Amino acid sequence: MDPNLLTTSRAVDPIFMIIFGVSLALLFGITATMVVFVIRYRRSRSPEPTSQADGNVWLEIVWIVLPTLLVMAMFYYGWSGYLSLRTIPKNALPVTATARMWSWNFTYANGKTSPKLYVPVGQPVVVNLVSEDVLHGFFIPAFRVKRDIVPGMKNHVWFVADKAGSYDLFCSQFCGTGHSAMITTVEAIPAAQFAAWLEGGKGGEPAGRELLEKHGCLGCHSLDGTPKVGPSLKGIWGRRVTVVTGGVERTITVDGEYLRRSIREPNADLVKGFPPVMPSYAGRLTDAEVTAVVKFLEQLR
Ligand code: HEC
Ligand SMILES: [Cu+2]
Repeated sequence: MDPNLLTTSRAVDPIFMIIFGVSLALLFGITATMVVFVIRYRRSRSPEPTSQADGNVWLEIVWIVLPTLLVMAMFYYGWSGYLSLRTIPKNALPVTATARMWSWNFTYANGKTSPKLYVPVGQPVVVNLVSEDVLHGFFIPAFRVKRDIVPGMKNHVWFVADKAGSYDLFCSQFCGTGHSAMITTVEAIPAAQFAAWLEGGKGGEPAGRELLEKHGCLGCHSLDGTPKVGPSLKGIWGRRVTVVTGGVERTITVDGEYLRRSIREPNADLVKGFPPVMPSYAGRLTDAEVTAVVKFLEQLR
């Protein structure tokens, strides 16, 4: 392993370019030889074979040894790059990425949470991957890291941002209708700014909108009136809704009690025309949090 290896891009890019270069050379070499042979040895030029070869020991040695060396070299560089990607640097900052249908949430060692992955420039970050429901994939193209997030399985990736900036972070496994909404960013900011961010906004209970972000509600519900996987939450208070309760349709007017029930037992009253995919938040949101969410939804009129 290269002890000077600083970034995950440096573990991936050189070996990628080597394999790409070898493949290109072979593609052009083989195609050119084929074209030359097709023209030179075409039937109209020499209808009868003029010579016969029974074998050539040296030729066989060359075409066995050369490709073997080539693929062993690819394996060696690929393997050492892989080891670099799996070996977490000692000073790495731990963050837990929670994936669920259909949003991301990141939790730091001090309990701070965020829907975007904030990282300090120049310090390696180790991301522990957790899924709350189904198979997801953690993918940051800019840092060449991609790893499946399997429910119940421990897994990690590490990377270091060497320049400040905003980088896309995707879910790379199709995980249901809202899969394309599982997109967020890595925000790489200078170390001092990161330290301030990490300590900021703690203590106070997150209210309204932050709770919806933190618990992934906005992956399925919009606040602007457009339906996504679930109905939009804009103007929900006082809305007349047709729901299916135990197989029977009825029309209700949305109030606090209905909202609480929708969050704790989403399948008790199923909104007509929507699939029963909302997870239950009983036990995941405290009573105070449910109250804060309901209060927030009430003033979304
Ligand atoms: C996986 C997608 C998904 C997530 C995540 C999700 N919901 Fe839902 N939600 C739905 C769907 C689909 C419905 C409609 C079917 C039903 O009633 O269960 C719904 C219905 C609702 C309703 C009733 C809407 C109406 O028009 O009557 C409320 C309120 C609600 N969700 C709030 C929330 C809150 C708050 C959260 C986060 C704590 C959340 N949802 C997370 C998919 C989701
Ligand atoms: Cu996903």
